[in-house]
Amino acid sequence: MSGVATRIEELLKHPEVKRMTSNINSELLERRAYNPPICRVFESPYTRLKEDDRYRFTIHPETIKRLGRIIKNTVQKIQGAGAPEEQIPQEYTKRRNIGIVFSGGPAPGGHNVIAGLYDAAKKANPETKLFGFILGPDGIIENEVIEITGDMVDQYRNLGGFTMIKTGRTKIDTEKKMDLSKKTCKELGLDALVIVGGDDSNTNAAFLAEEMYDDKIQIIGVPKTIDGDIQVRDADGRVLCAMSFGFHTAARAFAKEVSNLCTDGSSDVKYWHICKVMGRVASHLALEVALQTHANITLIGEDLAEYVDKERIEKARLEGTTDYTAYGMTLRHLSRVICDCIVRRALAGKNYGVIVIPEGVLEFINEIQVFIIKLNAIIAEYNNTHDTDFHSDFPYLEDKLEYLRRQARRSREDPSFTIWNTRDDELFNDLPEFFQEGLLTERDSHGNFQFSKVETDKVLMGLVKDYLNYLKEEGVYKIGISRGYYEKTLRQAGLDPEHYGPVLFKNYTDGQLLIVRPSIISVKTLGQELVKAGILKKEEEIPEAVLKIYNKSVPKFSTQLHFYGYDGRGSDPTRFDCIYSYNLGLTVFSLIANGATGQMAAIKNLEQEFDKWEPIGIPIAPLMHLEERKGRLELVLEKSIVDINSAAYQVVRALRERWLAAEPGPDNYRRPGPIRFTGRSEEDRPITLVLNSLAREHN
Ligand code: FBP
Repeated sequence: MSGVATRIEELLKHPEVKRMTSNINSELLERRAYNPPICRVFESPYTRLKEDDRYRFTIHPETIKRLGRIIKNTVQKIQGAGAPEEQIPQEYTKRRNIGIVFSGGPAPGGHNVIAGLYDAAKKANPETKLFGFILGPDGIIENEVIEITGDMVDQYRNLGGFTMIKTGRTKIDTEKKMDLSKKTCKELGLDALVIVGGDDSNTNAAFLAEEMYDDKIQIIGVPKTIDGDIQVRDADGRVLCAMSFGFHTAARAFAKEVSNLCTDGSSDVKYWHICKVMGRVASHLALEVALQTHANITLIGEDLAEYVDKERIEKARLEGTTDYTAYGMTLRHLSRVICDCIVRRALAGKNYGVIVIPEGVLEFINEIQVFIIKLNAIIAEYNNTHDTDFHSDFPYLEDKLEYLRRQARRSREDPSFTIWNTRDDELFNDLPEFFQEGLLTERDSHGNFQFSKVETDKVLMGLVKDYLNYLKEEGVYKIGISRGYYEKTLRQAGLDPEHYGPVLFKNYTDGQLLIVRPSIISVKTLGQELVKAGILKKEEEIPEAVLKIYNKSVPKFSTQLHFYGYDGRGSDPTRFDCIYSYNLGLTVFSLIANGATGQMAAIKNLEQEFDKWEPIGIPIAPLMHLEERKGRLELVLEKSIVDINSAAYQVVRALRERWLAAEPGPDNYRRPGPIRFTGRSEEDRPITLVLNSLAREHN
């Protein structure tokens, strides 16, 4: 034993073993050493802001009331300034204290925002200090902060995650939290605070900017989220920010995994791989994954919401009524649409495939959305009227269901209480337990429903399995058998294929892929058909070769469920995200150094070649609208969902049938490969962006 230990000790000292077991590998070194290219304006000695008055916004009156100090902000173009010998304005180079915080889920590129900001700030004045708030907005509220040094920045350049200062989801949404945040900023003597976050966090940035306006503490937001749902257009539809950073990397990371499953699935031809991909509400990630992989089926939530059941509308019209349930897709109907695709592939001999389901798909299923809204209101009402919290008071599902039952009783006694009636309660009780738990799951600190906690794929696949079983019994779900294989198998057994073919198959005369007759749904019915045709005597056994063919035609629906979310979110950024986020960091500093507040740093023309990228500041306040949160209307930044008229969506729609490949022959999968970071084959921007911009050019 001690001999073995000594040998291991010796082995651990070996330089090659040390090198191979070190945390520092060549990929890491290469990433850290990479210098992202910078937009031309940042090569100048300093930058200036120039108001770009071409853009208009439709402003909600509530915003004017609540964000009066920053509502007049306009789009600012960042311009290079200064000749090499020119004196840079003092205001630009003054010593500053800048704070930065990550808010919400991690997104690849966050460290480069810090790096860009750090490099620009130190270049303007080496005495400037950058502070990182730990664990998200809680770090601001509780004054948990570290000074970010050059060594720390170098350690994380071009690396994924928010590891350096971590993140959190707390919202600064009460007077007390606002006061504490202000206190922290003043104690640290901050000139500016940078909030790197999604829609809710940039909403926070606007309110902080308003609150700290008179204290001259500038607040700048940065559009971050893998969901890709921060996209800014003006009232005329002109794109100011096409995509948040982190989206490209997450989409590419998911696409690589999904593509691997396309390869695996089409090799062992026995599984349907069900891939749920993140995106709390919008289906942007699923859309990009579809374009990257050409998976057989990709659901796009926004498309389902638009569904109209024409047959039901017509039926109602003839009856002189209106069927409101005909608008929007139901879960049951969706499961049938999926089954139809599965059956068609099986008939083409392909009882396998890959389905991509966006995490937030339920948001677009009318009946489920109604439950989510009702339950949000019930939970919010409970929390607003009690000192305690709904989830602590009712920790178990049974307690929660009992509370809902009480609400249904309340609706019977008090007609003015309409939020939860007996019908709602009955429908809810029909759902499987795990789904009920999912719908009752705790809302996040912003009052959002947490789709990642619901097993959407399991719910949907449960319905798909049930319906496929029905279709199997109806003789509709079958696997097509190649004619050549059938003939060979029977001949090898000394049987005449021509003799059995017309009895076994419904398309024997002209089918390339033979489909067993719908009436044959078991060995028993197979025997009966053969007897009826006079090929078999009642007491005779079915020939083994015929049985073999029949068994091959019987589909098993075997699924493997996968969830892609946290893994892609933690991935090291693509080259696109490295460059984009680093330039966002540089943009942030330009906005700060030129006195901006209540602005969001952005890069225009992301969809074009790098030399066309334009750093800008977007005013956050005009982007706000009213939305229901925690049971009341709140002013928040509007989320962008997939536009079903966009070129990217329309391309996916047009190629849907080709990617389903419900015909004999090869599938049409695309191999996006892994995120390579360097190298010629590294893709330079999201496909969605390119398609949408090409279409704009075309118009
Ligand atoms: P952000 O909007 O904060 O960037 O987070 C997006 C996201 O990754 C969603 O795709 C996902 O639904 C959610 O976060 C998961 O949240 P959590 O990390 O709290 O499980």
